[in-house]
Amino acid sequence: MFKKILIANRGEIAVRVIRSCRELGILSAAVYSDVDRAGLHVLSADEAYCIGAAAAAESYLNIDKILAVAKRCGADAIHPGYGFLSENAKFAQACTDAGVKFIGPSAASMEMMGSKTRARQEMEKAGVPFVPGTSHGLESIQQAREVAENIGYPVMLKAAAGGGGKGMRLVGSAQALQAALEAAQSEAQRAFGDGEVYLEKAILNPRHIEMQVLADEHGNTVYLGERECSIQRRHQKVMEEAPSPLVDAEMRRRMGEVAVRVAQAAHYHNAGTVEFLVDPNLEQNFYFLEMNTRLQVEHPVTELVTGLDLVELQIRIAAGERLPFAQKDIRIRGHAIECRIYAEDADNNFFPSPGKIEMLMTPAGPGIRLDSGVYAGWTVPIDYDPLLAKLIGCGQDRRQAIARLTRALPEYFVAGIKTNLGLFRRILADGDFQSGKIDTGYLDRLLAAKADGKDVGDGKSIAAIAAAVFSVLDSTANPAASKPAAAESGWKKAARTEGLM
Ligand code: MV4
Repeated sequence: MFKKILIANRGEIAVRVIRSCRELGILSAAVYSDVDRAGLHVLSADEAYCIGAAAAAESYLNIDKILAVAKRCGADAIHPGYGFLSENAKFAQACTDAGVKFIGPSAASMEMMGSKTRARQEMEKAGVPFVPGTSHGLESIQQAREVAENIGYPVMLKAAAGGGGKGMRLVGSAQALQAALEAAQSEAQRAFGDGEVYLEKAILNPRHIEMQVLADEHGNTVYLGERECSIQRRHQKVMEEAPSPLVDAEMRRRMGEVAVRVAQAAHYHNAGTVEFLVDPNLEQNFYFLEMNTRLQVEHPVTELVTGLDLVELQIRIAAGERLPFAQKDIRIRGHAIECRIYAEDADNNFFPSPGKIEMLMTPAGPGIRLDSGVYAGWTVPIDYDPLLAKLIGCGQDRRQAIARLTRALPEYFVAGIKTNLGLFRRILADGDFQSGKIDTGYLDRLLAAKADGKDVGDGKSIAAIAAAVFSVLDSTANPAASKPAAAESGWKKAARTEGLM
């Protein structure tokens, strides 16, 4: 087993990885940028090293600096978290070349899934159902016209290097095709340095369901059930749940077996997620969309319904261990729903709202899990994704998970910055959500509907919050000033103190 893992990330996911390291008796080394010197991940890790300026390119995306720290502190593995370098094949290869184990799939698997056209070619060979369309970059407008005519409008233009909706264009008719193709190509060129664009049949208002897979380095691959991820806005997920209210045991098995085929076709190892689009008109029809070659933000809902620790399993797999169970041992039990708490202003088009957290009260109690990356007194920097924490409710069934989240949300109070907490009260109280009538257009429809005022707190709870704020404002000591008591080597200590200056 590894002795020390460097976590090449920040915020809640770095804290999450540190927790599993500690349970496994593995030392954790954090890295941080100038603005993160007092971040929760720095305070939580056994060691912490500054890697540069706030701009991600200078710090969390800087392969050379991260590998230099890994070497210097003697880390034998690196966990990339999500975002940043997590799906960067060059980084995975650089780790291998430096003799540090990358906790994730091989660079080759990441490369295959990084190109959407390449992935479609491989999935075609493996007999995986994917959305009708081309699996090669479009070479001319004539070719685009032919393909679109064959599959029928509306069609979707997508960037081969894309993902997450960038470079994507919905085209309703032949007349609109040329302008859309040119726009998609130049957007893809600007965003990815690669103008390759291909065509798919457009599925309108699909549901977005993903399947968690886990594969060891000895050829064993299992699926851990699906997550319903349709509640999103501008390709940013807001709420996820497991299992999906739409998927029954039979569909789960079919989707799971396809996901395992996808992973095997990519010679995949470690944790991965296979994304599917589900056609609202043919609900038993699902299509392969893409594979995410990392641990995902929403992994806790799968952990709660399977009873597994996905980060622990990632680490064990990277250390060469075999999966400790087979497909038949995996049971989905109960229901879990995650709310992504962002520092953003719901009244100002969900614009990021960084700043100092003046006060923080957090929910707990039966069936509540909070994966947070912040604390009272911490200043949320503007430089990164504004995710503060993930509030996850679970229970024996969906009704109980909803009831627990509805109970927990008013226990959550953040002062100093704006958050999207109010949005979740509204979703949880919504009839369509409660009956599972959700698709990728759900949240836009909800936000377009006139606010009914129910999400405004009553006078009594506002008064209680105000009293609590005043009672603690004086005692908010600077948590960054408290240092670990354990003996540290000179340079480790220097690295941490330097950051606090
Ligand atoms: C689609 C689609 C409809 N038809 N492809 C958006 C992100 C990118 N990874 C894939 N996306 C979509 N691809 C076809 N052929 C609709 C979407 C889509 C979507 C997908 C998943 C989750 C949310 C979404 C929101 C809007 C559009």
